[in-house]
Amino acid sequence: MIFRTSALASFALFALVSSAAHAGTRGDTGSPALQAAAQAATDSTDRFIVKLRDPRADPRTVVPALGAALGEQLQHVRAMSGGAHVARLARRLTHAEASALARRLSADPRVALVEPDAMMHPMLVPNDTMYAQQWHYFEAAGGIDLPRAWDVTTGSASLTIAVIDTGVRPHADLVSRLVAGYDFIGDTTMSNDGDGRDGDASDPGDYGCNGAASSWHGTHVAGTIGATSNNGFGVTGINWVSNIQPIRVLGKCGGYTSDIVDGMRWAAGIPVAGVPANPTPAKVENLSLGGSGACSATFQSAVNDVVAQGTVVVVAAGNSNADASQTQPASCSGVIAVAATTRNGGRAGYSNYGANVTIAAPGGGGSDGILSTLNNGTTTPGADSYAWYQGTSMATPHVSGVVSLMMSVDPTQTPAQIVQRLRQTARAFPSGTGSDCTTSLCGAGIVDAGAAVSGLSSPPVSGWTTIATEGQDFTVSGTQTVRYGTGSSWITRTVTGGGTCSNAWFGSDPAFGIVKECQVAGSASPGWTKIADENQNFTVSGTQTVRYGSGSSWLQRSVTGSGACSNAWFGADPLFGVVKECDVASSGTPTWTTIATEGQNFTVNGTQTVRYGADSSWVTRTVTGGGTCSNAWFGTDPLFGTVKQCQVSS
Ligand SMILES: [Ca+2]
Ligand SMILES: [Ca+2]
Ligand SMILES: [Ca+2]
Repeated sequence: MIFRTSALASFALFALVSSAAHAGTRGDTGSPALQAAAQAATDSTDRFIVKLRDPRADPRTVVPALGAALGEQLQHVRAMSGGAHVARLARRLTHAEASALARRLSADPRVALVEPDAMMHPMLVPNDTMYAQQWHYFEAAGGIDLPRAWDVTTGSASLTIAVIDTGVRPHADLVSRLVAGYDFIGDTTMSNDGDGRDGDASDPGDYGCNGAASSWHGTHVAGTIGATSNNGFGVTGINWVSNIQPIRVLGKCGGYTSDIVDGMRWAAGIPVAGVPANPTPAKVENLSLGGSGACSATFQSAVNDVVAQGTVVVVAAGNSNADASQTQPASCSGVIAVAATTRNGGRAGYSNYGANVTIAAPGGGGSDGILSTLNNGTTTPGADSYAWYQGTSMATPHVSGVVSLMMSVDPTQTPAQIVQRLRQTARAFPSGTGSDCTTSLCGAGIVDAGAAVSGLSSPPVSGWTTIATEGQDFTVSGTQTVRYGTGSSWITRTVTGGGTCSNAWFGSDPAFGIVKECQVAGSASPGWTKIADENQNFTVSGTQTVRYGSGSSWLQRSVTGSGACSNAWFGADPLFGVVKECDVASSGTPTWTTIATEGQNFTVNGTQTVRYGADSSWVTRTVTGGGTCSNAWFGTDPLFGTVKQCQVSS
């Protein structure tokens, strides 16, 4: 009983909610003006693109003469593609000034065209109004280099990140990112929702522990991982696309290890007695929690099971300004334990440290916290709000978010490979901060999203599908790799929209005198291996994709452990009146590209596999030419009450 009480009290969330740190605000206090100023500063140019009327004229003399006629020093830099030249002015101009000078230069009869050589920027800087205050994402000293990562990926729709925490509020700047989770709190004196375990992981508030107000901790953590982003208001999250699954384990005064490890296993797709199967198992688990002690056998066993599923476990190092070896689960082997750094890149005064720490991330310190989604209720839920929190709890979701971006690019990475890559790409700790981190205190460095994601490549696609023969035009959905040739001689080109299957369009003849064809990469259906006849049970090792049906009509489901090859188990009849079978995907999990949303028509090149549904519930059909993204066309509703999509494998 004493152990139970002390364990309960110690497994707390790792956020500091001091009055200084909890500079909570409501509504929009963002600074669009600041963003605009920053944009204007980088939008200036000292270059122009100049095209002369007389192609025989010497630009090295004409370009300076054009400038001199207007009292400007203009130098020829180089010839460029398209017959134009790059010219440099002796001073920098704003975009408006440069446009005005270009118009004056264009009036010269020697000139065919003059335009500012305008600066382009990555377009994936989000428009959320409070983004400018989220220093922890982009500042050089203490940030995590996120904009560079966003140029590579903003997340994969087929990935899920579990937030094992206090549950979440359906905040307007978060709710669209959530998939169903579970409430694992069994003790009704702690649950604050009037009952034990249940399927609703929303946070009713963790108020009441020695008079404490509700923290809405899980909502803050989830918002850092993936607040609704680039939606024109509020904050930005690290991952803009993947699913966030709330797993509620912390209530009034904290949570029990037993509930936490059940939640960890369930999140990873491992069955938990008395709880329905997780329809969307997570590849990343965020645990912004911990308590006293070296790693218990209970925690280590759960970590081992979860990691064996291929799921990455990211945990807070703790806020005791002590060695993390005496904090769990940070001290468990196989986890990524995260220390906290401040806005200048130094060690946060509260952060735990030592050999158990894997890596560091911004957790805030002093007057600079981490800005994310919150609720303003002191006990039960109130209105949506935003607030700055500090702690290793806030550092941890930065790492989980980056891991989810890495997994989005290459989902075949193992947890061990993720850890190795995170450490190798981490940014060296700055010195002179007044409280410097070192690799013996704070892990390998500060997590660097840009470096972690930029070096990754998607797993190779196998298989080519013919989409045109020589002389024909072809179209592709979005951007795809197309090869032109025959036998073992091919030219490969990245194609957006479409092209022509010809020597002229591909710029060369890969096989002279032979009729060639065009093929698109990766459109081949994955290989399937039969594992059961209708009404038989089946087992799979770990989690695998299983399809149920016959011919060209299939239901697809992610299965952990075992299942039954039946209408009842798959929830629908993909082909009424026909004997069906179950197949397991034999060549890895295909990735899918959206080509239509519900109600739209779509076209495919030749014959391709199209799936229709959402989340983990899909109907698969072999389609020639095209079809309609609707229940009627696919013959069933794979997910009632949800807007569905049509996707092709790629
Ligand atoms: Ca409950
Ligand atoms: Ca509940
Ligand atoms: Ca937002």
